[in-house]
Amino acid sequence: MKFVDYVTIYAKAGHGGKGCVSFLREKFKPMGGPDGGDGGKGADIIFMADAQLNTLLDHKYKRHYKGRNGGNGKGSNMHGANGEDLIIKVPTGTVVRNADTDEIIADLTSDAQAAVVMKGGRGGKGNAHFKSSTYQSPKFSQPGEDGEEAGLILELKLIADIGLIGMPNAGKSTLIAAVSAARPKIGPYPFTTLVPNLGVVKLKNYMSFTVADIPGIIEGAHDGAGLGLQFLRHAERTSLLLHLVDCSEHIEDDPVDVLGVINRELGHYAETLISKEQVVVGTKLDVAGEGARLGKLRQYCAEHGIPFFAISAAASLGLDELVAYVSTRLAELKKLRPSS
Ligand SMILES: Nc1nc2c(ncn2[C@@H]2O[C@H](COP(=O)(O)OP(=O)(O)OP(=O)(O)O)[C@@H](O)[C@H]2O)c(=O)[nH]1
Ligand SMILES: [Mg+2]
Repeated sequence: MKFVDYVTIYAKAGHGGKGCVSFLREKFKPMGGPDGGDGGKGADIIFMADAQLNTLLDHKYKRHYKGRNGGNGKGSNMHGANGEDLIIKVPTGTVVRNADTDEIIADLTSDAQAAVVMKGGRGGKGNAHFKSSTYQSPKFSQPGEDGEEAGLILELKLIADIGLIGMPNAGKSTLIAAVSAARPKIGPYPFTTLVPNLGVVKLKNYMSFTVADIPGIIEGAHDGAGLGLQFLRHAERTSLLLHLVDCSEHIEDDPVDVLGVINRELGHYAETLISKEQVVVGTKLDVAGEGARLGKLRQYCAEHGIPFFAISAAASLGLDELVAYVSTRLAELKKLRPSS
């Protein structure tokens, strides 16, 4: 299924129904009072999170949503029907913003959470409301009010505790595949991963946490190099970033420079991302061994107080230590959840 995490749509809630002007007419009561009923309320447009969904694809092609109008009021004090609310399902983690003002209207972070995003117009009052002791036969009623309408930006920001970041080929997908049931594509070339993958890490104590494998980032990504920085939106909600650096000796780039390149790109994306807690993970320990690159990275992290782990996801080295550290940290942050 195609992964879409950003769409713009247009939504218009229903218009309120008109209030009615009517007078009671009965055989023996020629001067019956006003009995015009109220108009019904226009439909609200409601967004609801659905954990079964994982893409905004449906909304890429259907861009206009309109709520039903309220029915007009009728004689004999009959209220017009309310427009039935329009419920639009979106993946859990969807943020709804006003496209003009950028204001966040709803942030749907848990399954079945719902929010009224555009309010339907109120129905107008019928003439029966306007009768008073001095004014027995009001010949007017209120029109219904307009429903709210706006251009909306829907943005899916995956809900994960841990984000895996790093250069292409660093071993992010191999790591998520080693610690969770996720089965992303793995390949010896850059940009194997083109959309983020989510995995759940189940711990022995029946607790769990979620990991997002985020497509690789390269220098200049903020200017559009590689896949750009668009997928970093899926790191925004994480509590901890694992920053993977390939420690194989055949790689020429200095591993500390690599760390800097990625961190600068994070900074270009958002201040909040660069200030997130990081753990540096030297990968491919099975082929790298305790070589010069790994040693340099380890020393840099020690000097800067950054937690550092060396792993091989392929040969299952250092994974238990890494998962233990991450789960302890998440427990401290009260982010672990019971496994389902
Ligand atoms: N020897 C060895 N190779 C590894 C290890 N981890 C990953 N690789 C290899 O490195 C290559 C890249 O691995 P991926 O997991 O696809 O890397 P990625 O970071 O997800 O890359 P992108 O999706 O392109 O960003 C693949 O050929 C993997 O088999 C490891 O621990 N040891
Ligand atoms: Mg990958």
